[in-house]
Amino acid sequence: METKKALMIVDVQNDFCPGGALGVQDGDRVVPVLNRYIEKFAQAGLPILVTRDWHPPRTTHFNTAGGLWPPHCVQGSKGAEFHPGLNITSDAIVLSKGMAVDEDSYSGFDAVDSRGVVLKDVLRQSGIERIYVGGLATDYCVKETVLDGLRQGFQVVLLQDGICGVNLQPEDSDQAIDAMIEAGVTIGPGVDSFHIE
Ligand code: VGL
Repeated sequence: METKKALMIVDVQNDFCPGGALGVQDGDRVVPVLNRYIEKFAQAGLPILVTRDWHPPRTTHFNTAGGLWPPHCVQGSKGAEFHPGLNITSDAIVLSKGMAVDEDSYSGFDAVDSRGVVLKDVLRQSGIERIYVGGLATDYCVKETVLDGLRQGFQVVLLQDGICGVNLQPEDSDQAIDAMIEAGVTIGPGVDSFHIE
């Protein structure tokens, strides 16, 4: 039987793009690339899942309460909205994470859909065995999502031309990619030669 697949786009939100509260340098360059992946998956009739950071105003994730990061992706704010150029299809499944006041929730596997169903169960209920992951940021949420996916037994393909890193240290993204490869991720061929198979 054919392996069922889904596209998974991590946290392509205004605050992670240039000008945002935690703007990833060149973060918005993933948008046109991810739009091409969206088109391919939509044409193939395959599910598209989109995660978002969805924080309360006060959380230990923020440096205002002992955490690492400036406040970002606060629920209902402009910064928490998806990048306006991302062509999210109307039937895409939106999953939210980071709502607890004391958790970082980097991984998309911490996210729940509008009914409160966790990502793993959303995937299992649809019979999805392989996810293709792109988005922001390579060294945090993309990495943790990929590692969790592999741990949970999913096949994971990294869309390497559709990711971008924070790089608090310049080598962080490269190290993140190494860690993902070590854990068993497959690196996609790039959107120009990408075929869903
Ligand atoms: C992220 C830093 C802080 C991410 C989220 O989406 O990769 N990075 N919060």
